[in-house]
Amino acid sequence: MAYWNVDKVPYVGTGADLKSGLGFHYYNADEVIGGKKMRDWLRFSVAYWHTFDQRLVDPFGDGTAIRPYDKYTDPMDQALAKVDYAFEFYDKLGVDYLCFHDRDLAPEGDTLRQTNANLDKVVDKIVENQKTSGMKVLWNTANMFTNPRFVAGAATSPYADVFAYSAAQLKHSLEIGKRVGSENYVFWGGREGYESLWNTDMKKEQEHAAKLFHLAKDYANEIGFDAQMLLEPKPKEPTTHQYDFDAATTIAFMKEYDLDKDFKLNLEGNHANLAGHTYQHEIRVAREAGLLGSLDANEGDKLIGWDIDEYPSNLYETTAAMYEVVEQGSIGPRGGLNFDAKPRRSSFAPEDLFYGHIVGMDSFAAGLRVALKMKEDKVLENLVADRYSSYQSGIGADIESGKASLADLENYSLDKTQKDLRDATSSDHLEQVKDTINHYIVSVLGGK
Ligand SMILES: [Mn+2]
Repeated sequence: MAYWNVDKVPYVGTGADLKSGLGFHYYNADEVIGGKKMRDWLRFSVAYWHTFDQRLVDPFGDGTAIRPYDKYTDPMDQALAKVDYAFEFYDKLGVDYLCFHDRDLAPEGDTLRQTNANLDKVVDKIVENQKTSGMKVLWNTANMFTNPRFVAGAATSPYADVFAYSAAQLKHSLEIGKRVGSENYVFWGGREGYESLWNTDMKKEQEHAAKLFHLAKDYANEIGFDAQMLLEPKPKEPTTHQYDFDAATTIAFMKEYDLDKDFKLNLEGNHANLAGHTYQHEIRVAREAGLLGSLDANEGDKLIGWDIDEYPSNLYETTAAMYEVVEQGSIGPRGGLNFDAKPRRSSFAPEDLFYGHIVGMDSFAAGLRVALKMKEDKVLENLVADRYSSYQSGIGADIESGKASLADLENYSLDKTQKDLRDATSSDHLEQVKDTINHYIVSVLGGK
């Protein structure tokens, strides 16, 4: 049965008609590059919420989305039908992974017991479909930010009943993770921050957040759920101040509360921009701390100040992100690229969900191809090594080894002239570097 009026997306390559519509130009799943299949480098995942639930609302307008399962009016009927639509979507797109929040899958009941019963029916159907399709779950998570009970946070709520409810919801979500074989488990604390310090006990709230993370890891161990735990930083939205502002802040939090052994980071492009960073910066910070876990693939818009979860299409940014991934050898121990992205409100047709994923997958596949070639040619590796080469001998080697004291360095520097120091530096030729990167993008992707 065809649920989507779209054929299986083929790889058409770069030689195809420039105007050809549905096809991958750069993503060829089973092609081996850099020693691995592209599907294993990229481990693409479709996000259930944006793809199957999102109605394309914006802060000023109602949803515009037209979806083929809109004909199901009963919420549970629709939730169960969506699983069929979802699994055909994954097959036609050619992805290996899905991601979901608990609340993406099924409507809430009045009690957690009723909510869990609804959810379990849909999870049963997902598990059945996994058996026949081989689809894997990159990660699952608990939505503890949409319902009004989370108005002041979940783990960081000032209300103990809400903390207790969050813990109970999380317990069931971890059990679901085990059932579907999630490779990672993500925490994005949508309301885990504050609006005003005048009414906030910031230290207590952060201690409570850490407490819930420890309870989660302990329970995962208890039930034999072996997922990599991940925290996802974001600086603002919906709360004014989020405790997990960016990678560096979250790493400090993890170290403060002894979470850095068991948790890593899930980093998102648009979140990086909102924190005043590039995506590459966030990935670099995590990578160098040994804490890069997984990636949420999307991009923001430089002209709009909020999180718009746009499908990635900026080749310069995907090249930079994949350069960091290639440096590490993989996205993370079990990481992948999850499209936390949705069509624009004006792209409301069902097939736009395919076009969105195609441009996103092709953009990261293109970035991977460029990054691997740059790495193979050691373009930046040599540049960086040369730039720091003065630390390999003489006074530089003494600084590195710890042999040089402040007095030694004073003795070395006291009689250096302005010209001596000027001669000790050299031009970065940064514009030439950027021209080289552009040249790689154009020539690698153009096959020249
Ligand atoms: Mn995300």
